[in-house]
Amino acid sequence: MIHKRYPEDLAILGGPQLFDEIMHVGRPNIGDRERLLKRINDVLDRKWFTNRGPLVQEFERQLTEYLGVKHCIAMCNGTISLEIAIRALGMTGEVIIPANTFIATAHALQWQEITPVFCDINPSTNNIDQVKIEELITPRTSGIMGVHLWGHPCAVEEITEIACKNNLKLLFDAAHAFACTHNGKMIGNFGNAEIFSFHATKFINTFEGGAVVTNDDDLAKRIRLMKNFGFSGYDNVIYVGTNGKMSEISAAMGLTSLESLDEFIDVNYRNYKHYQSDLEEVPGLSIIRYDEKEKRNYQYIVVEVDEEVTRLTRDQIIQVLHAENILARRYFYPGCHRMEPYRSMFPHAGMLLPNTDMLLARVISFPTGTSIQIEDISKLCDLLRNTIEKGDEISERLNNMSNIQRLPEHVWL
Ligand code: T4K
Repeated sequence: MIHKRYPEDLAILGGPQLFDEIMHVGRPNIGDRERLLKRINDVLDRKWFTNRGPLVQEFERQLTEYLGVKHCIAMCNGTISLEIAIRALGMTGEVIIPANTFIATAHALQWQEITPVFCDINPSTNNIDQVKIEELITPRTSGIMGVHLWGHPCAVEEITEIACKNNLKLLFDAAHAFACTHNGKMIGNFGNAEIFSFHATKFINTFEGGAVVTNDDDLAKRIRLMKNFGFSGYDNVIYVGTNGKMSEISAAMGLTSLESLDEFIDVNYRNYKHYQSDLEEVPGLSIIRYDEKEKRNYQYIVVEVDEEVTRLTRDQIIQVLHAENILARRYFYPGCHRMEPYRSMFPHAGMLLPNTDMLLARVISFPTGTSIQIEDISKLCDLLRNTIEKGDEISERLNNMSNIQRLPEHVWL
């Protein structure tokens, strides 16, 4: 193993790169390639490519069974799943959401001219702070959308109670939380509906894809119609609909992915435990822990940086990693409230979101999944340990470099 003992050994300061190839966050899991190709061949032979073909139906059936939910409507991606669920629920006006989420959560509302109202997070869970939701409710509020960030469930019961008390619709963005439980019950069974993403970077993927799941029969019926242009049988349209359909090729990948679900979780768990034990010896870095009493997919390895201890900023650490070919990410910096159009709409949002801003300035997401080997994790953690040991010196040298490739800066308001 290459030990980067001295600052000069770092690639950013002229040393050789630790990895020859880029280590990505979100490298897709593939599963059994032969079975996937067989399924794709069958699709070609059947000449039934989309419009609720047999593989999509089978994928939906398997998801309902696995999740113990009444209805699953497979979609072309997670964002359209959100948009259709929002519309089918009749959300209007304002909807309360957290700001430390992928931009799709906010955009799915704004796309339909519904204003996302950002609520701060609870720093002990990093999810929407249920205690702060009620003070954001106005006569225009029609719903709440919680996000099970990085696969950690929201305070489901408390939020459900607030939604019921105030007659609000409740949707959960469960894009990260497929195969996770809350109090032993599968995510997918909460609120009026929940949505999943099966994007290539998710641990179960359909290339692009998503799904809405619900136990509400009427809602499921509306969603099915809406994702198919509003067609209720041949030549009869009864709603404004769109095209949210999942293709057969995507379902082929989804079914193949599901067959390897346990293996993917095992690999993610192994990686998580390895990061956890290796990072224990690195001062100033702490991994965000999963509740191991519940089912988790362990898909996001998120580490908080205490800059007082590391003596390097979070962004300097990322610069060091990028130079070594480790494409760690700042998910979900700078937060939806600091991106357009929300930044212009709510120029003072930051004042209401101190916990959100604090978290977003501290976190780094690390690569995991089936493409990552244990030795890669050891090398990465060894690099972090040696870098942080000389934090002061490295920080000073980086600050003095004029030709350094800086991370895209965010204009803080
Ligand atoms: N709600 C939440 C909370 C979400 O996190 C998301 C999506 C959604 C809703 C919407 O669901 P979708 O409409 O996307 O189904 C990525 C994903 O594109 C996005 O799906 C995901 N969340 C988000 C957390 O991450 P980016 O902008 O970081 O993607 P990108 O292209 O930079 O990919 C990440 C890394 O993965 C790269 O380093 C390269 C690697 N990669 C990516 C792809 C696509 C591969 O190795 N192979 C690939 O095929 O958003």
